[in-house]
Amino acid sequence: MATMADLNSGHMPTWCPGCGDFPILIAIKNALVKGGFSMEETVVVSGIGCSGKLPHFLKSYAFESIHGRALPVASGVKLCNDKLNVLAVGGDGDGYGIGMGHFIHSLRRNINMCYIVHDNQIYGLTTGQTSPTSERGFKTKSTPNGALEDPVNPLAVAITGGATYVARGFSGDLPHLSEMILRGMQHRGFALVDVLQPCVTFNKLNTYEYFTKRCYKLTPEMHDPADRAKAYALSWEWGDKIPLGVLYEVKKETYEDGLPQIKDTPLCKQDIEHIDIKKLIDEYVA
Ligand SMILES: Cc1ncc(C[n+]2csc(CCOP(=O)(O)OP(=O)(O)O)c2C)c(N)n1
Ligand code: SF4
Ligand SMILES: [Mg+2]
Repeated sequence: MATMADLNSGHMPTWCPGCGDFPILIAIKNALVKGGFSMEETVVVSGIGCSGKLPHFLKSYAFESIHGRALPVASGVKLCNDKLNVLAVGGDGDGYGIGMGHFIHSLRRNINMCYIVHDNQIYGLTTGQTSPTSERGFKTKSTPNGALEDPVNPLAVAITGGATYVARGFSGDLPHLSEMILRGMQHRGFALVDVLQPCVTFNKLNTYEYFTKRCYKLTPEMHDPADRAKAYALSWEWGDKIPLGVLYEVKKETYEDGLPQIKDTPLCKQDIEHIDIKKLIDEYVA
């Protein structure tokens, strides 16, 4: 079991002062410690972006992949050793733009992992272009007259696409964000935690103040996360009121459950020295 001190990689974060990525890093650490996860069994896979740098600052096994590819790499890690606690992290551009195809298929596969998206509604690392979650009319250097498209709604996509845990957190509420991430890690199946993450340098619209004014927390009295129709309706609530919390959660067989080959022993621990593939070669090559 890790302590907070065990989780420091020794590298100081390079994010801008005040960036909403800092609370996400702390929330992940809180969740790992509170959930009693061992760092030997935790792997964090990221894409490319300011968000993609998170594994540099956390002492776990890690893989900084390429832009939009955190999920396929994380899926490979999980299928190779399904005993690992696998986290994927990345930005809104990474996951909901170039990586959207992987996102959709990860949802329906229901591989047991937790995907945390730093949703700052902008491309941060490349210095402030419109992203798939930027609001219509949002002016950036790539849309000087305002974005012409409606934004992707990641929570609605996740609920309709087959995710079995769909939650929203906010970088301005660390205890709640830590809880959303811990529940996502403990969930058996594909868990999405979309985090409203202010980019203090390039997004002057979706600020801490903007979200603090609008966000409210779902309570068990307000919403039963097993109610899919209500979860879907809530995923569209945006504007004056923005819900935070677990919108949707259901139990379902995971992808790994359907693989008898790894039922007893993870793939990476299986003996590959003594497999007789001659019969297979004869069948296909002869
Ligand atoms: C294949 C590919 N296309 C484009 C880029 C350039 N690029 C790097 S990060 C990025 C977008 C970053 O935005 P986001 O994913 O939202 O992450 P953030 O920096 O906001 O955390 C882009 C377009 C790249 N590295 N690789
Ligand atoms: S550019 Fe934005 S997202 Fe990137 S580190 Fe700075 S504040 Fe954070
Ligand atoms: Mg972004």
